[in-house]
This record gives sequence, C-alpha cells and structure tokens, in this order.
Amino acid sequence: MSSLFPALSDPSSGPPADRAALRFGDRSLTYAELAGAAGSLAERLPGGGARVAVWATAAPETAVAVVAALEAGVPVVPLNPKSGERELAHILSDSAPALLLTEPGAVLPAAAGGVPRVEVDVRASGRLPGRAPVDPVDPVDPVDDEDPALVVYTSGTTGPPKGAVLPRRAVAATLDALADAWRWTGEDVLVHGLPLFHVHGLVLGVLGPLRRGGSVRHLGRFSPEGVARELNGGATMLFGVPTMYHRLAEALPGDPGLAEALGRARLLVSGSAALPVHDHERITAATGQRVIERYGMTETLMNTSVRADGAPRAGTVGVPLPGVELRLVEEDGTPLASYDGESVGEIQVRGPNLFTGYLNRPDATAAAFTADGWFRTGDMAVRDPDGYVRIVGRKATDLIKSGGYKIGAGEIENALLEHPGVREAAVTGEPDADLGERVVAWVVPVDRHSPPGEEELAGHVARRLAPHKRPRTVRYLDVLPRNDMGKIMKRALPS
Ligand code: MCA
Ligand code: AMP
Repeated sequence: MSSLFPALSDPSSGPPADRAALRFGDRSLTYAELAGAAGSLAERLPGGGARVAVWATAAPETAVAVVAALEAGVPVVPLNPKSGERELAHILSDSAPALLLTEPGAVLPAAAGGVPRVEVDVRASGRLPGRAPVDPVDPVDPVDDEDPALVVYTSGTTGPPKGAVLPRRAVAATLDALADAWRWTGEDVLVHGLPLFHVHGLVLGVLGPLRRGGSVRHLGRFSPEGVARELNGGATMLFGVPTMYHRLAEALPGDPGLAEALGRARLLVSGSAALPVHDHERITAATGQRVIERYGMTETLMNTSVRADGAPRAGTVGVPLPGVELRLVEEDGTPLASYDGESVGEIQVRGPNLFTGYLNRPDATAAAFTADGWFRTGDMAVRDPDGYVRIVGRKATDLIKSGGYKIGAGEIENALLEHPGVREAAVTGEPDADLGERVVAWVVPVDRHSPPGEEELAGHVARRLAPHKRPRTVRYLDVLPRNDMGKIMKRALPS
C-alpha cells in the first residue's frame, strides 16, 4: 500500500522526528509521537474492509484516529460531534462502522450507543503497519489506491445526507496538486479553526500538512485573536471559509496588530463558498495581502485555485489544478465552444481527485456523472479567455451555503414538519453579510394564534440534524404559495 503520509511511514526521508506535526491549543504531537500513537491504535482496528467512524472533535485524537486508520487501510467516516439524533442515526446506519474512535471520556448521544467504542490514546506508542517487518505467512491486507480512504457525508437538495466515498488516490492527488499550486512544503505551518468532519478542515487542513511533512495548529475555535497569535508565532498559511475572512475584515480597522500578523503570512486561502470582493478588498487594503480562493466539493476535493505564482484576481477561483479537467456546459450538456468571460455554463470536472460514488446510492451516483465520466457539480460559472473560472451561482436553489456549510432545504423542511406545531414548511437561503447565506424557514403553523417560536424551531432542527442547519429566521404565513400541481413556489415567497 502506498502511504498517504511518507513523512510518517519512512522517517528516514521525512522531517525530523521531533518536528511538531500538530498542535491543538496547548497539546501537541511531534512526528515521532504521531507515528507512535497512530501505530498503537492501528493494531486495534478491524480488517476486511470494515469502516471506522471518528468522533471528529477539534482535538489531536481526531488526527491520530484518522491517520491510524488511513495508514492501516481502514476507511474513515468522520462524524460531526454536534450531530443531532436523526442525522447521526442515519449516518451510522448507512455507513455501518465497526468501531467508533473518540477522545477519552467523550460523552456520546444515544444514537451512537450501538457502535463499539475505542478511546484514542495520543501518548501510546506502537508501529505503523507500513513500517512493520512483513511476515510472508501473514501479510498485511493488500490495499490499493482505488480503495476508500474516507466517507464524508454531504447534503443534497432533498433527503438525508449522502456519503461521498473518497478513494486514497483522490486524497493524494488533490493534496499534491495543491502543493504544486501553492508551493506548499514541509516548511509550512498551517493555522485554522475549521471543523474536522468536512473536507476543508480534515483533508486540506490536517492531512495536507501531514502529507507535506509540515505542521498544523488548530485554534479549537476560530477567532481573529487566535489567527493573529499563530501568524505572529511562526504560522505561514491560513485556511478559512469566507465567514472567517469576513470576521477578519470586520476586526481589521480596530486592530493594527491583526493587520500586521496577516501581512506576515505566506498564503491566505479561502474556500467552501464565495468570498465577496468587498472582503477581499478590505483585507488587501489593511494588510497588503491578497486572499487566494480555491474551489472544491466534497465529491471532487479540489478542482481549481488561484496559484501562489499566478496573477491574483479577486472574485475568481483561479484555474484548474494539475490533473483536473474542467469544462462548462449548456443546459443540454453541450460544452461551451469558447470562453469569453460572459457565457454561463455548469461546471463539469474529471480527474484523479474525484470520488468513486455515494455509499449505498447507485441511483444518485449514476445521476451525478455523464456517460463519459464527467461529474456534474451543479455550480454555474463563466470562464475568462485565459482560463480563470468565476463562479456565478448554483443550479439548485434548494442548496444553501451558510458559513461554508452546505445545507439542503429538503432535510430542514422534513425536520420542521415533524414539529407538532408546524402544518407546512418551506426553507430558503437569504443573503447574509456574515454567513453568506442564512437559513430562513417559512412556516404555516397548526394554530396561527399560538405558533411555535423561532427559538423553539431552531432548537428542534439543531437537536435533530445539526446546530449549523438551524433556521436563523422564521417567517409565519397563513398559506404557502403553490402552483397547480401543489408544488411550493419558493420564488413567490414574500421577502
Ligand atoms: C447555537 N448553537 C446551538 C443552537 N444555537 N446549539 C444547539 N441548538 C441551538 N439552537 C451553538 C452552536 O452549536 C455553536 O457552538 C454556537 O452555538 C455558535 O453556532 P453558530 O451560530 O452556528 O456558529 P457561527 O458563529 O455562525 O459559525 C460560523 C463558522 C462556522 C465558525 C464560520 O459556520 C464554521 O465553522 N464553518 C465552517 C464550515 C466548513 O468547514 N465547511 C466546509 C464544508 P460552538 O460554538 O460550541 O460550536 S465545504 C467543503 O469541505 C468543500 C470541499 C470546500 O470547498 O471546502
Ligand atoms: P460541499 O458540498 O459542502 O463540499 O460544498 C461544495 C460547494 O461549495 C461547491 O459546489 C460550491 O458551490 C461551493 N464552493 C466551494 N468553494 C467555493 C469558492 N471558492 N467559491 C464559490 N463557491 C465555492
């Protein structure tokens, strides 16, 4: 099996064993310690293709668990530790993990009770499978690069989240393409405060530095103060979603120290949603730095980026990464003949960075690809004659991007309909300066004289699905606008 982390599997060619691999608050692990802890845990993991779930708190245990599983060839299902009961139950029954890896003492909800649990000991010491002497009678499981590395759950327009199966080669391909685009090396120290149950925070933000032999410092919780402290203390790169850069832009006028710290970074990278040009401009004006945007998806990992050595252009997501084919197609699937910076088409991509399919959902997998293997992203874009891609919207109005999280209107509508005080519900996204989009619930109450309150409905959704999916605004109506077929006409909702 080819290791995803040469720095761990072959210490002779990797970074010094005493280099910090990761730091979360005041807890850190060197490469030697990470290899030891992951090696010890790897011995306790199942074989035979079984998956393990990881309770992905912002803690070193999460990194150790994921590294151990990947080095042992065991696919990982990262779980949002704030998942509500309904969502967690769905993910666990769909992915059927053999074990749940957690930090010591983690308090788990009832929905996780049925899965045997292993607590991760970051101070343990063992040998990673790839480093063990091979016993010819009992060889380690053969694993190849098409085998799954991760199953990451992502929302669609309707129904519960789907598990995107990401093979090992996709993780390797995307991280190596980013290394090329960003001149990302083992000398880089990354800082971020992203959640570790999505691609951005986990694959780019943890596996990325470890594949390079560099370091990651996780803030636990994002804050401009934390970013400034780490950039002043040797961090070279910052990853964040636009909401985080917006908060930095807001803080800059009153905080010259923050401007200085951001000015010191080698690279500021934004992704998961569009960073408004106004925020780009405010950050550049205060710090002299240009934020680089890259574009990806759970299913495709990274597709494009502004390159570290390329011309920065606010409002674009740059050019296709090495190995990624990208085209824009018209409504009927015909590729646009030329790129003029104005004609809009849906982005389709092909390349080694793509997932292999949705777990247990051959129907959804088939619908996601064209006959010749292009993945339909659902994102609408224009392309400049020199290849730069500018995302202008999304095909599906029922997908909301809030704080960089993708949220399906349908799953929230279903959760709202389970509330006894709700007769009908529709969910939309509205522009929000901080979150990009805000989840808005339109509710027809059972009793119009005593409708369930906004907080009650937000809590109801947060407990069932996840806190970031909760409606931030609730609007009450006597009736939802519907067409002759009875379908809710969301565009006719009063705003
Ligand atoms: C609030 N909270 C609640 C409730 N209300 N909990 C339960 N019930 C409620 N009714 C809690 C929340 O759990 C949270 O706790 C705290 O209050 C604040 O929550 P919230 O208001 O949602 O946080 P925020 O300040 O709005 O968060 C902004 C954020 C966050 C930090 C930017 O949205 C974020 O981390 N976004 C990152 C999303 C991301 O990584 N996306 C990548 C996927 P506590 O504070 O304790 O948590 S996209 C991807 O991977 C692709 C490949 C790509 O391109 O990158
Ligand atoms: P997810 O499914 O959560 O992985 O989110 C993927 C989606 O995020 C993409 O399909 C895009 O709509 C959006 N996205 C990611 N990066 C960017 C970006 N830099 N600019 C605009 N949209 C982005």
